Amino acid sequence: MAFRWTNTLTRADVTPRAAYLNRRQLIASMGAMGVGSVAGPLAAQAQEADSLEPNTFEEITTYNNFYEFGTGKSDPSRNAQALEIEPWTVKVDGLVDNPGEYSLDDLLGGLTVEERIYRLRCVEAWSMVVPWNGIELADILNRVGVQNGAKYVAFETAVQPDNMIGVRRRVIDFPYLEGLRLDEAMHPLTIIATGLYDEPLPKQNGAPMRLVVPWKYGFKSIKSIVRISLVEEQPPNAWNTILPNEYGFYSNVNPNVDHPRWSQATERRIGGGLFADRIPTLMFNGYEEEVAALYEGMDLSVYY
Ligand SMILES: Nc1nc2c(c(=O)[nH]1)N[C@H]1C(S)=C(S)[C@@H](COP(=O)(O)O)O[C@H]1N2
Ligand SMILES: [Mo]
Repeated sequence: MAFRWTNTLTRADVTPRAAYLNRRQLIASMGAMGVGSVAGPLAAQAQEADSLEPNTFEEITTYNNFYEFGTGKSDPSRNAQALEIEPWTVKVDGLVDNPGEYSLDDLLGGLTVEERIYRLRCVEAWSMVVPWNGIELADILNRVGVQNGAKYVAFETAVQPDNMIGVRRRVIDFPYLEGLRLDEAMHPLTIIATGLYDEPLPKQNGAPMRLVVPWKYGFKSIKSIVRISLVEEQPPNAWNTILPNEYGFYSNVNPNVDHPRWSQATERRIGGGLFADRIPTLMFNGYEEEVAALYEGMDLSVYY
């Protein structure tokens, strides 16, 4: 269900919980029908990887990567509560018609927020399914006006040393940076998430707005964005800068290209329990049909 973005949402503005739960049950029963139509344990597993039964709110908000708040998976849920998100401004600069310091209202007000239930596949080989609420990044870029000559979009996360224990400890270089090619940024699957489970985005998940690019490893989905720049050259991205041989710019989910230190062929779905089978990782995280054309003619083991 779509609605218009406003900064003063109440639960009444978004999908009622009952309708939401009905849709979840529908998705679950469709998944069960699918399992019946395939044979053998591998097919059943593939079906499972393909399933879009969302993880629980609890799982999504207590198992996080957000190094500004520490490197442990449970650090952000505690430490990110110190993040200051009001007021929030986003600097938009570079090759745009309307550069400036935008309030959230100015940047997002009136744009369509949709629920998008996406797989999230971390490069560390765990995964979740998250029911995001978000706005297509293309709508935002069209609002600010992308100029000819812009080829990439660069993103930057807030740096609040007083509020960010990981920044004070310099666990990596901050600000956390990310980037997309312009056609990736304009793709309809690419969203700026402002909520999940019809709740405002929790701080540990990147409040008040974070990128979600579901066919790429999770580290591309940069959190708590304060700057969006339209640029001509491929921008730096945090993990490529730290370990260039392990993490590329593209970072498309690809079960056929292993990380130098581990296989990317399978993944552990969070919430499956300690002894649950690993599930096969899907090409482009299951979004191959939608995005493969973006990479036609590119050797994905070179552009990793
Ligand atoms: N600013 C910032 N963004 C970030 C990260 C981070 O450490 N800092 N971690 C990334 C990684 S590695 C992943 S897997 C996802 C995790 O998102 P989630 O915690 O909402 O599941 O956020 C990404 N975005
Ligand atoms: Mo990740």
